Amino acid sequence: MEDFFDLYRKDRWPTIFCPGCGIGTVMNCFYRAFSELELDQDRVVFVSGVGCSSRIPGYIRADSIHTTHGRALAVATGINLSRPDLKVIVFTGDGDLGAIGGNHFIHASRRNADMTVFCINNNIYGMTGGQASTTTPHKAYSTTTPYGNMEYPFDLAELAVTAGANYVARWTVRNVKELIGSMKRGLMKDGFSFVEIASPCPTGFGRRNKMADPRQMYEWLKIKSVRKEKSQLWEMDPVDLNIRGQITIGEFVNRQRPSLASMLRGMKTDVRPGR
Ligand SMILES: Cc1ncc(C[n+]2csc(CCOP(=O)(O)OP(=O)(O)O)c2C)c(N)n1
Ligand code: SF4
Repeated sequence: MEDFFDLYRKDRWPTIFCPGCGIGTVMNCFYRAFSELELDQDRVVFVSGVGCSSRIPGYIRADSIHTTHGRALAVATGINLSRPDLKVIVFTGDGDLGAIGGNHFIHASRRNADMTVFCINNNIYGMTGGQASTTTPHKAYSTTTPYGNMEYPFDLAELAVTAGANYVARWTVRNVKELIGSMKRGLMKDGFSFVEIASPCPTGFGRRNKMADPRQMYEWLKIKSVRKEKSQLWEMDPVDLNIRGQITIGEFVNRQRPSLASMLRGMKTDVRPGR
């Protein structure tokens, strides 16, 4: 890549993102990670579902496919298996990945499908006007939880660890240095790498939860986030953890289980069972 700005599709500016939205920060951290690794724009393919977070590939000068809502990982797995020479990078949201695409998420993690997934978790369906998602905190308000959310949220990073992903980390948009580092490690990892980014949606989430000013949302992320080393995550009752609305940040796993593509490469395709 000639220079950092080569990656931006300036012809598409301004972006659709609202003032104070965290998606722009994620996008900039990604540009930084990608260019510092000196990756080749012509050897990657970007995949996304539907949502504000899923719009990121539209602002990157490289090949991309904007799939249907929730199906990004299914399409990404197909691309990986048919073109293992390409690096597959997915941008998704908590709704796209954790709700309608939840099953694909579990199984792509379990299979260690070769791809890097960046999930922007803004605790809400931003694009469609602020409905509750699988990561909306307990008691939080949304258009579909006007009396407060009675459900408890999913922990997406923990789910990926448990399902078997090779690399899992979570940061907030405040932790830009750590985020860029994790993005780089994720991009260089074989198998399924997952980076969750807690990010503000002042329009869909903040306005209904007394944080209409984006600065209040950044302060909220600061108060809620606890480094993994200090969180005693594993000793805590998950219900207790969810009530506190804690965002545990850090790198949770970095291991080397065989990836889906490497397992298929090693398979003896000429020997069929029963022959
Ligand atoms: C099959 C289908 N169902 C519902 C929708 C409507 N829809 C579009 S985006 C979206 C939610 C996106 O939320 P999330 O993935 O969290 O992204 P955000 O906009 O918050 O970044 C929904 C429900 C759709 N496009 N397709
Ligand atoms: S609705 Fe929320 S997630 Fe979508 S652009 Fe606006 S602030 Fe960002």
